[in-house]
Amino acid sequence: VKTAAGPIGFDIFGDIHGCHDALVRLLERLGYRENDGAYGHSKRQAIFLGDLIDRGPKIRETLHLVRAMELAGNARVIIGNHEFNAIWQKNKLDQYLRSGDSDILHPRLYKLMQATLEQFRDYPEEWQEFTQWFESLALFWEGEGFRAVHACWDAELIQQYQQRYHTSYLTEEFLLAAQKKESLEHRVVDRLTRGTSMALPKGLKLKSKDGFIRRFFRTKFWSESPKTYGDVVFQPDPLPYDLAEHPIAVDDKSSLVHYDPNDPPVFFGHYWLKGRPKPLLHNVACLDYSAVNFGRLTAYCFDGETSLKEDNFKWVYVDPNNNDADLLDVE
Ligand SMILES: [Mn+2]
Repeated sequence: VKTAAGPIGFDIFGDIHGCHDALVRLLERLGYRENDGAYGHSKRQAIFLGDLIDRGPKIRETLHLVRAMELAGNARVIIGNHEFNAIWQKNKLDQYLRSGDSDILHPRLYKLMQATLEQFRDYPEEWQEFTQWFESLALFWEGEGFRAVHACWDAELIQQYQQRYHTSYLTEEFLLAAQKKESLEHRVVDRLTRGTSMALPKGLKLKSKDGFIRRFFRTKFWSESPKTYGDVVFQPDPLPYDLAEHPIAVDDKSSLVHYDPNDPPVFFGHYWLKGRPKPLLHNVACLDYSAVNFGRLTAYCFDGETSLKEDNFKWVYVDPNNNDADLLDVE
């Protein structure tokens, strides 16, 4: 039950990736209770930052839980790049789930979505319903005193988008337009759900810990007057020392996104951080602490502050042996 004025505070959750049992523990720790089949809080609303699916052990259960919260008005849900994959490939994924014919899917797509596909093998209709639900999610959210997006708040692109669409939710028209590369819509999807990156100097490549060869590295959208690659890099794999010292070219610098220190706090997931959750800047917080890699499923409890507080980060550990164990929840 909400007061007439709406919720008093917001609890913002990083990438779940099917870690349903950890999510239940975190919700309960934050005072959410199940009522008529949906978790909720009398004074607070949950905001999910996307990437609910793929990789983890209980993707169906996660989707049921989060969708029920949204339907009950207890949560807002922002789309992540993994849900977008599911939208773009929906026909092929539907065909695969109905036929089981693995030739239908590109091996890379299959590998990326393997956990989701296995868990939905016996539930193709349900999967179709969830895909339709993904098409109704928010691209970003600007709440009272805060902002939320899956990977990157690009104020300029968001402004252009809002002038055209007057909503922060996906629409049929938007999704159709986004299929065209070079469209504003395509750039919005790519930027907001994948963030910014920078090309390595010509001919250079890096091998990431997960075995992929990359010619780009992921960059921050909140760095102030950066000079070197090391000032802007933001990814699990660090740059080699000499590359970190490499100066940023003028052209590259102009492609970077900035986040104004006077702007409201912004929350996002996506980046697989490790260690003890804390603000990146007084108004910038990433809430993805690698839950599905047995890290911390993390939320921020926001009460309107303009400077984020380390104490407001709350998390549960994900136990590799037993998702339900509470033993690992002490620091
Ligand atoms: Mn992501």
